Amino acid sequence: RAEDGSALWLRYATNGQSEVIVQRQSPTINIAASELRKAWLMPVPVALEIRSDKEHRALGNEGYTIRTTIGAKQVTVTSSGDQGLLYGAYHLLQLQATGQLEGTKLDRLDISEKPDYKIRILNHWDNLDGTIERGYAGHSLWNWDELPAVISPRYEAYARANASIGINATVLNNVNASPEILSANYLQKVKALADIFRPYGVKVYLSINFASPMALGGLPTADPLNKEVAAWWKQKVKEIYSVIPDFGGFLVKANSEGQPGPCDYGRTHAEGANLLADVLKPYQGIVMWRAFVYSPSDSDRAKQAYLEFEPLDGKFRENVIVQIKNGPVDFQPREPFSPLFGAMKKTAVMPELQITQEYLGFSNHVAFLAPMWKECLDSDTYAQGEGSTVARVTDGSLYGHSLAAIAGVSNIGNDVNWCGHPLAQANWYAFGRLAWKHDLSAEQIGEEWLRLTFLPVADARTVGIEPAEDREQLNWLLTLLNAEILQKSREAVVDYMMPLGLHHLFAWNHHYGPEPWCDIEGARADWMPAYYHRADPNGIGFDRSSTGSNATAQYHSPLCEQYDGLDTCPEKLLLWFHHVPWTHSMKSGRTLWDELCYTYDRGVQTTRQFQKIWDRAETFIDRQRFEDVQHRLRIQSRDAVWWRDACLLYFQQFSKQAIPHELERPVHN
Ligand code: GCW
Repeated sequence: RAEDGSALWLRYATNGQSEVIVQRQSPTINIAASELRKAWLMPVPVALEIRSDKEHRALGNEGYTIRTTIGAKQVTVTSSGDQGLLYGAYHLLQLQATGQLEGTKLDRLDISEKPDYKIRILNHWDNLDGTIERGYAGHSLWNWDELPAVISPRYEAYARANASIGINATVLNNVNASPEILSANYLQKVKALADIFRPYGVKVYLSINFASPMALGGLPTADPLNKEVAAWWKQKVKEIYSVIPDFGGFLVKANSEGQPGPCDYGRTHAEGANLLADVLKPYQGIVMWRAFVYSPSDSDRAKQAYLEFEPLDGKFRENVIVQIKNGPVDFQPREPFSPLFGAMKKTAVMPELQITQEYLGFSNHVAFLAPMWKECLDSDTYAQGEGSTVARVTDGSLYGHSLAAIAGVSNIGNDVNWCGHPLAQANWYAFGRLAWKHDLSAEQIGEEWLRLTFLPVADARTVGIEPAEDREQLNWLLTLLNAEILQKSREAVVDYMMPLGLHHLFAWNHHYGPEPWCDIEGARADWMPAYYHRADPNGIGFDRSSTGSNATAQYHSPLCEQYDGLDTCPEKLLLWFHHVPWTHSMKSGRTLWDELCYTYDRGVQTTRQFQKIWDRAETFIDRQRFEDVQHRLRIQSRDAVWWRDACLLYFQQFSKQAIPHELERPVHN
């Protein structure tokens, strides 16, 4: 039987008939019980128990314990809330599927879990016409034309997949939002989805267009201080909650890349956000206000979000959270963390990560992103001294904000395998896992995902794969795939696209291939690669140190001094912060030019290595997924050569130096 990847990491048996003991029923508990009944294969029953003792109250209604009880004759999942039981049930099934309950392990279960972030949310950049901005896995999952009358079975499958990894919220539509989404007609469609997602604990949010009062309400203005505008929003929010009583709130992209916003009326971002926060408050709704703002100005783009938002700290309502991209520019293969994390103390802030690979080879390149997200979350901002990591600034623990959230821009579309590249499913999985527990290692997440996806321990027959002859060999292979492909993949992309702190060398607009030479007459300077790489006969890189744009000053000490010094700046961020002479001596002893050549080439070599390693999987993985990945790795290798050659040949015009003899030479054609 063909294996199409649609089952994601949920390859459980479906023919079980296990005993599951429940005290009471609810839509959520029923799902937990039914999942276990079908897929639990161990010789002891599972009990799902609601208990509000001190321990479980502290874990919250999403937290849970899993323990072996009654003299090892039962496994009990306990939570103070229904949702915790569902999460506990999936956890148990994942332990089973990855072979972690074998032998005596089942007799000694003692697990206690609680999420690090309260809101773990996907952002879909899905347009109402079915296209997805920066989406590479087909069209939108939401069939707006057919909703609410026709309900695709994939809506529930989507909610289930999210629940299985702890994702509890979703923004259905693009941040470049059509006002239409708030029309009465669309709200009925949104309601249909919300009703399906609810028992899985996935709450619905919407992106809104700030000028909706004009576009939809016919008002002459959207000025946030105008009384009629406020009244319009109040009425609209009332209408939303009458249709979707547990609606989550709004995500807003305002005064950014041409979107309307409060600044159109001389008002601040805080005034805009507070208008919405006030009308959402009676319903416990929240506003996620994006800090992704920059305009063509003399000021370095990397500094602008900080300059605009830091002075507003303390001016936002309690139910506003400022959503900040991991880096200060735009989801580049590598950026330092945004200095806004750690700059706003009185305002809740949340990271926005990009799961979809806009700048990482779309769905053609393998790039496991847990290492990249960890790099950001583990970065120390030094906001309150050592240990003030981005994770702690945003999970509520450093400043005690009650709102704590993390967003991921989804890579999901209506492709049969959901994400385009079979290995890109790992990024959806990794986002959920890190949002739940940010100190999980990238290695562990990669390992879990590979096992759940390629090791159908539970019941191989139900997914049509013969159990591997030699389990040990399969385990060895998955360890190899994790260490040698997943864990190295993001760094390889950085190497062949933009090493040493280079950024935004992408082709105009679509952002797939290299175009460092791109220069479009009349276009915004800050959309041209030369704005970022600044290559000239002397050297390359953007001087953001105190001798340049002084973006380094936006970081707390000692980071600010570290980034500022040419010799103390980490080399992987060197050209982000400094304009460096071609002859500069690097830590390896090579000149900057040679180092650049070596690093680009290393990216190519590593990618070719991925192909060889993947080929070893042939006898263990079903043909369809094996060949799909094999094919894409070939594209990736070709693209890596393209990137290396294009960038080196282009920069060579400035460096005027030869490519070291040991390296493969670019071919001109
Ligand atoms: O990364 C850039 C993308 C835009 C996107 C924008 C944003 C949704 O190129 O397509 O628009 O960021 O995050 O708002």
